[in-house]
Amino acid sequence: MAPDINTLQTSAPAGVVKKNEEKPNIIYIMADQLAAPQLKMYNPESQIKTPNLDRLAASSVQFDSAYCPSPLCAPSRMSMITGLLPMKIGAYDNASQISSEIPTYAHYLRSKGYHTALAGKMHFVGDQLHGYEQRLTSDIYPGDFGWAVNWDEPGTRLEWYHNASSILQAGPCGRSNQLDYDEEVMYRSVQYLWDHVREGPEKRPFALTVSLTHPHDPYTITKKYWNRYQDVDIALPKVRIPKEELDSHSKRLMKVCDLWDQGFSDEQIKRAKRAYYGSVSYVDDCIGKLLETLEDAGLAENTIVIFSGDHGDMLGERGLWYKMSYFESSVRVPLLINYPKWFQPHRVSQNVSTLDLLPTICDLIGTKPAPCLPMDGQSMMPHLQNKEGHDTVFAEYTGEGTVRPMMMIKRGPWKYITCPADEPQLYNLEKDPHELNNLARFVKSPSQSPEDGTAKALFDKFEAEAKARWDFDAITAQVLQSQRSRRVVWDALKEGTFTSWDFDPVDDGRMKYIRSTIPLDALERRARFPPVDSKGYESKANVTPSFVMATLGLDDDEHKSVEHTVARLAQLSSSIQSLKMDILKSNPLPHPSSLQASAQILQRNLQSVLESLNDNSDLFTRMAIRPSTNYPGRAQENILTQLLRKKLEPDLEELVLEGRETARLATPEGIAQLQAIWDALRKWTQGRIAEYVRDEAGDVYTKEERENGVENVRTGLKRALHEESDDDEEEEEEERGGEGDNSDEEDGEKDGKRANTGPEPETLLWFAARGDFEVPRNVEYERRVGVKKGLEGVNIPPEGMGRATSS
Ligand SMILES: [Ca+2]
Repeated sequence: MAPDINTLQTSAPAGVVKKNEEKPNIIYIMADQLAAPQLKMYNPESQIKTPNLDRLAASSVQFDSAYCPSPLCAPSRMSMITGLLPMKIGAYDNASQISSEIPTYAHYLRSKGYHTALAGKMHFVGDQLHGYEQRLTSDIYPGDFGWAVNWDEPGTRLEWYHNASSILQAGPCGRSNQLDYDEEVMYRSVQYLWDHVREGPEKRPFALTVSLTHPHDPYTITKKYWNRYQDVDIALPKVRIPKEELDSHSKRLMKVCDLWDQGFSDEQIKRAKRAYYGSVSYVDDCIGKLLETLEDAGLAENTIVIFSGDHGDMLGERGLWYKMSYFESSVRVPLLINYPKWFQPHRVSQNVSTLDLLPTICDLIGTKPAPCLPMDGQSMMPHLQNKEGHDTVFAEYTGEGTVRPMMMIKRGPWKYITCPADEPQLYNLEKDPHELNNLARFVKSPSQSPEDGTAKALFDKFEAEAKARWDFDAITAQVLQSQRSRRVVWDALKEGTFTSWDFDPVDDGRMKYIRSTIPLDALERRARFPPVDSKGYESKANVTPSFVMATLGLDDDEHKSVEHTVARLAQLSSSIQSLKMDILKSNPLPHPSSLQASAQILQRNLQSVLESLNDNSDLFTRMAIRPSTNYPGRAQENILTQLLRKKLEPDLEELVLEGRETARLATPEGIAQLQAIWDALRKWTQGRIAEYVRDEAGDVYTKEERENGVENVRTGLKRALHEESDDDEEEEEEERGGEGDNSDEEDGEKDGKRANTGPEPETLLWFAARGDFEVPRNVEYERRVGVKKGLEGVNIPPEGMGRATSS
């Protein structure tokens, strides 16, 4: 059940963002077309079953009067992410592109160190990221100009508009387009949360948006949810008005949505509502799943949960369906902000808007929107802290169904709606929650009662305010120009080869699950959360920075030095990776001079890693030899592993094997430089580990650990080094191999020896640096032979000819 407003505390203590406090994660869950007045948490009479949402609401700050900035998908969302009203950013309709130069909440989060990820729908047109660092899925709606509105032909109904089929065809389904989508959104989101906790100590806090497309029409849902309402006599719409008596915008909406001549039966309406209810229960289960994952992954304590939507659904009220209207069921959205650590649960009755989210999020993470830039949103922090907050919202609409700009002001209980094409409307929602008594009728008839007199005075004020705020002619001209421009561009883009602007998320199956190049034990251990040791005990190896510090006895500065070195390694790793990708992906190849420049950057990054290590050599030595009482050697190993896990090598073999054609075009200098850089780094790593095992950590492993025979880098190394010192011949061979003389025959011979004596240190280090603990010897050998063969077929051109020839 939703919390009862009367039983809740009214004096929640203020939540404050303390300095040096660990930044909370943020998960923002959105539903599409979820009408707030239809939900149990807002309406005790609601028949919709939402146990998870009700539970969340009970521990949240619940906003009872939250509005969207525009009752249509894309304009609402664009305003929400930027904190700016639609007309200010050109968010006119569902095919409007907003400029990539406008900061969004994702930019502010990212600037403050958050990993910003989006799973699901945002309905961006053009730029598909707008500050999000990662999108986990594609969008469900087109990212192009295909859905533009045309005010030059207001009478033409466009094919992609909503129509009556959603209601006529309502009922259960096995699967639908929207289920395909939301199931993917949920899978990726849950996976993202698990990936986050397995990431290791240096991870950034996350700001994940999970944006579901349900309960948006078409009204259909699986039997599981359809049947949840088996015994419910679905209530018919509360407000039923003969269509001829509707206001002019509502009449137009009915025609635009092809509902005017329909006359649905009660049974049809009940079926549509039942499917909608089922879809809301589906969303509710998704919320439950996300909350459960946060709990299981140990994230619940430190994650702010925000829940809202983009607009509502009329769901048959007044004979209207879908949105595009300023009536409550269409324009009011649910809004919860949940972080009991800072904000005691309570309810907020003041008017707020989802465009207030940006400044609110800024406050939550200890920053402010840039003061020199425009901002329509106002922080809801006072509301969260149960202090006096703002109580006015504005909304703007220029999408389907209207023919001129249509605007709304909601202040206290008063809702004022104005549009040059329609009669104005004014409602007092406190006295008239169903919006039946349009007080703006004074425009046509003189006022009758003292109460009407008050309303008239208010109405005149709203009229003046609207006139001062909006230049309707200028806005109309802007909207028309945008629509016309987009038509010219879109008509042209549809000719010839179509290049999609839709987002295509990266998903490389070759890097997931069980692969021959990844030792199984290591993989299973890394994938399991929480991590366990070889006997299945939960390992404290899943370290947070403070755990590392405590275990190793590091002070703040020392910890910073470790972080600094790790960051340098990451930088080196990423510059190697990006050069590799340049070579693999570009056609023609980057110019040799550009390769050379990249190689110089690599060299500098390497230098910076080595410097950082040298500067802190005492610290790293201490880290390596300090035993932990329970598991001697374990903490040290973790640190080394963390350092070495970074994928450092440019993987030249892969480059040659998988990109032969491209590799052929690489300059010998480019390859040689990459090789030299990796060789230098590998040499250092090799030296460091050898030194560690031989001189510093020789006695730190317990007898038990040795007897368990853990096949990982440390025991493998110990064994290999031990054997090496007994075997001068192999040591010599090692040296020869290092000089680059490396024939097939020799490789084979070497491999034969390794089969008897265990992996050679160099190979172990190679894999250690890749993040692998064990060496699948056969695979490695096959790979080497394969690469050698691959290289033989590669005809590297002489200097100055590093460009593509036609083939
Ligand atoms: Ca929507």
